[in-house]
Amino acid sequence: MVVDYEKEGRIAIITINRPQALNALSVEVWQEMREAMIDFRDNPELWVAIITGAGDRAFSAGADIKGFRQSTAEEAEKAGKQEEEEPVRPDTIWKPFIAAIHGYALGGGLELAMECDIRIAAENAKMGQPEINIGFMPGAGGTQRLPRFVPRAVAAEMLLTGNFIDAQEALRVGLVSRVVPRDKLMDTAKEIANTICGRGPLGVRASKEAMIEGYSMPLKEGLQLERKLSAHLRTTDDFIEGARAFAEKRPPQYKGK
Ligand code: CO8
Repeated sequence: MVVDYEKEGRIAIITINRPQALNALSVEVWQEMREAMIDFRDNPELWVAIITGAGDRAFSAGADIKGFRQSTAEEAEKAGKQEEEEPVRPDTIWKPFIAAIHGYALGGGLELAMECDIRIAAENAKMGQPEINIGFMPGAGGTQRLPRFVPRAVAAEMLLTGNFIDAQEALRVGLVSRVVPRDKLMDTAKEIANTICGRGPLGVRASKEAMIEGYSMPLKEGLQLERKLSAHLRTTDDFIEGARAFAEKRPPQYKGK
């Protein structure tokens, strides 16, 4: 197994476990991560996922360069098809994902972290898109997400030089929302996850959907989508429970219905 998949109450923890290769993303890693994400997506008891990397040196150093070989056009097409037919990624599942980044998050590793909703970093984190160093370019969203997440000049420098930024710089430019000591990383990620688990799960998921889908829509359409999703939430039991708990001054008991 190259991906560990654990469940702690309502939290799923997905750990890339190839520390000897700085958690490089091999075909096996993608396959096992896909299976874990499908289980997380379809299990009504699980509400938030945390993705991290085993060991102390890396979240993930990106695609497994040593496993690269030239593919035929048919192979490349086949590989793309599975994802096209049933995309299973942190930003196609409406439950929240938290990336707990330590050490290197590079190339496909940073792209994976950018697909997560919340990114927190340990003080030793280093992030970059070094594909350019090996005559390549980002292929899983780096050229599109990075310039949307950080100032364009910062993104351009990272994409065109392959240089890394450290945790403090990532915090300064808004690529991560918190920097914590390495030994507090998972506790902090779980604390954020537990906070989210205390909120109405349907509201959380609809907020994520509106945020992600709305991002590539004109404002008018985004607002329509928000109206549609919030109108639907008003028909749910959790909406009534949230308001009732507030009036009765007690913690809400959400059921996700
Ligand atoms: N793939 C495979 N093995 C890796 C990778 C990787 N990405 N990164 C590190 N390793 C291995 C090393 O080969 C080494 O193995 P060994 O001990 O057997 O020699 C081990 O991990 C430890 O690494 P280093 O000895 O290199 O450690 P250093 O501290 O000297 O350096 C670095 C750390 C700077 C992180 C260095 O390892 C490095 O530059 N790694 C490559 C980072 C990189 O370029 N990542 C981007 C890859 S490309 C990508 O992610 C986008 C692909 C998009 C695909 C789209 C397809 C359609």
